[in-house]
Amino acid sequence: MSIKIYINGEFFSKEDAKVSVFDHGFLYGDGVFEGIRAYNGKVFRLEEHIDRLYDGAKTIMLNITLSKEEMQEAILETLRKNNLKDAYIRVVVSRGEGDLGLNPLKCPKPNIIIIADKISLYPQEMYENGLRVITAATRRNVPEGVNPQMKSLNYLNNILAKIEANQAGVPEAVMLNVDNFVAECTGDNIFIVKKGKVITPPVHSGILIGVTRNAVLELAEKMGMPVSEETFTRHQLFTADECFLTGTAAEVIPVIEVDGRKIGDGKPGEITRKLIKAFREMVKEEGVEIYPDDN
Ligand code: PXG
Repeated sequence: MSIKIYINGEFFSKEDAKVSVFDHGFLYGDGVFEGIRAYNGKVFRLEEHIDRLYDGAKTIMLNITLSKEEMQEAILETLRKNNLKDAYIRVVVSRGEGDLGLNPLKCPKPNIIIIADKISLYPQEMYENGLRVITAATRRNVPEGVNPQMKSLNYLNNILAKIEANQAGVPEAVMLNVDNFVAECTGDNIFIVKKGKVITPPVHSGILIGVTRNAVLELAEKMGMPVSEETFTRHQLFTADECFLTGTAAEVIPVIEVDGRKIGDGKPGEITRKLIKAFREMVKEEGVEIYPDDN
């Protein structure tokens, strides 16, 4: 059965789900998006994702023509239409159709698109054995430009870094900011563990405030681990005891090597493994019910 895709309040088959080539999302990367997960009939931290989407839209002066409540309902309805309990959900709000110039004033109506599909994950082997990553030469966007706090449709910097990862034959790349501090990866936040302390770059390092990052910070604190948001360098990354990445798609995944340097003893660390387990329990418990009448 073909999936049903939400476009501006209507549902279309995959073949018929199309937007105009004059959409400024296509012409200029003018828009915002979200990636969200549902686990066992519950959408994880839906409100936080919707808030981030609307915050990004506000900054780029894109008026989403649905209230947050209507957006939540549209997302749940898309999951129901596709009979999904476990899913990856992509919400895209583009500037909409305009002319060939870049002026957004020529685009009267945004396009709102919701795609919900089965998830494709990193192979299980990587959760058990960890990832090898590289540091990309391409820097994360400066906050003074397209702020990394927005999930804008302009992901070219990150795609350039991903190409560097591909060239190196590894699944992810660490991105530094223009001040040479570690920022994050192309689609994941980064954490290190040093002498028992769980450390992740602060927002001012120029990062996306990941929903998974926030959840892991909460979990680590609840589990009594010392936690800190502080800047760190590539040297500190090489010499960390443990390293892991967090993201909606990746969840929590260990890193065992950076630029050929083994992290710790080159195996997923103790604290990383505890957090992977705790996160998996957390996503089973909390979330917005897709099918509330089933209980
Ligand atoms: N940093 C960046 C730059 C991201 O794009 C994260 C961190 C993690 O944030 P969340 O809220 O998901 O914990 C992201 C999110 C994919 C994919 O298919 C992932 C993202 C964006 C687009 C695609 O892996 N990332």
